[in-house]
Formats: sequence, structure tokens, C-alpha cells
Amino acid sequence: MTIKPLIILPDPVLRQVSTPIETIDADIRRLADDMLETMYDAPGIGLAAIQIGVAKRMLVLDVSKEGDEKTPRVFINPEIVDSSDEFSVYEEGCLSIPDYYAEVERPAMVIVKHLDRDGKEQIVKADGLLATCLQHEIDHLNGVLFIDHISKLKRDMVIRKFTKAAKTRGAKAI
Ligand code: GNR
Ligand code: NI
Repeated sequence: MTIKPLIILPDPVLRQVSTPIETIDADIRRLADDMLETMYDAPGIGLAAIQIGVAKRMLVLDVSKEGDEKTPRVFINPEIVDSSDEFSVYEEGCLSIPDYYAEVERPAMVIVKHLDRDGKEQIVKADGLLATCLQHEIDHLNGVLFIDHISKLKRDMVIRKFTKAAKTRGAKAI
């Protein structure tokens, strides 16, 4: 397993729309393992493949509480098939936007259809942090970031700050 470097705002890679995974083979399972290792190392509670530069529709997450047993989960080609009319607000962060946090309102409950790492179709009914995290990660698969759900004023401020920081790092493609 390998810890991969994270793609950071404003890298345009984060705006790519990821493509469905056709076959779940050894390469895909290795990608899932690398994503989990990268997520735990960060540390974070979720990671989408595009955050390590792979535009495939896969996410990993572990929303287990600190001290409890680790519960790594892999979602391949996830789809939100239903969501509640009721909303909830969480303070969100993103490994691709380090050290920035903001409140985001999302449906409190979602039903997500996906394939597990064995290629078996699964349906999960999620609420609480799991619902928020799944929606945050599925957004990544569509090139959407949590800052797209906050005010334009705040969003432009964050993008400006990260663009300046990238320039001083000499990062490519900005
Ligand atoms: O580690 C993460 N924490 C988090 C907290 C609240 C809502 C969403 C998240 S996901 C984030 C990791 C990440 O960037 N996933 O894409
Ligand atoms: Ni994120």
C-alpha cells in the first residue's frame, strides 16, 4: 500500500468529472487500498479517487469514532437514489482545501446505491456524519467542492488565498 500525494485547490484536476469503473480488478482494489492508506495518514474521514489524481468513480470513508474499531468502506460507482426533504448542517473540511472549514447544509438522509470492493451491488441508508461525508465525496466525483455550497464571497476568498499559496509554491497549471 502506498500513501499518495493529495491534489490541492486550485488544481483544475479537482474539477474533472470522474468516469464509472467498468471492471473491479486487482488494480482497482489496489487503488482502494492506497486511497484508504492515504486517508488514514492525512488523517481524514473520506477520500475520493480524484483527490489523488485518478478520475474514477470511487470513494473510501471511515466515520467510526476515535478509539472504536476502524471501519474502512469502499464505494464504487455510487449513486444517490433518494434523499430526505429535511436538511442538516455540518462544519465541513476537505483534504484538498487544508485548514479551511465552513458550515454546509445538505439533505440529512440519503440512500446510496453502489458496488462494494467485491463488485456486489449494495444499498446504504445513511444519516448523520455518514450522509454528509457520502454527499461530500460524491460531489468530488462530479468535480464539485464543498466551497461551491457556501457564499460566493467566501468561496472567492478561499480560492484567492489558495491560488496565492500555490504560486509561491510554484505549483503547476494555475
Ligand atoms: O476528512 C474530512 N472530514 C470531513 C468533515 C466534514 C465533512 C466532510 C468531510 S470529508 C473530509 C475528507 C475529504 O476531503 N474528503 O473528500
Ligand atoms: Ni473533500
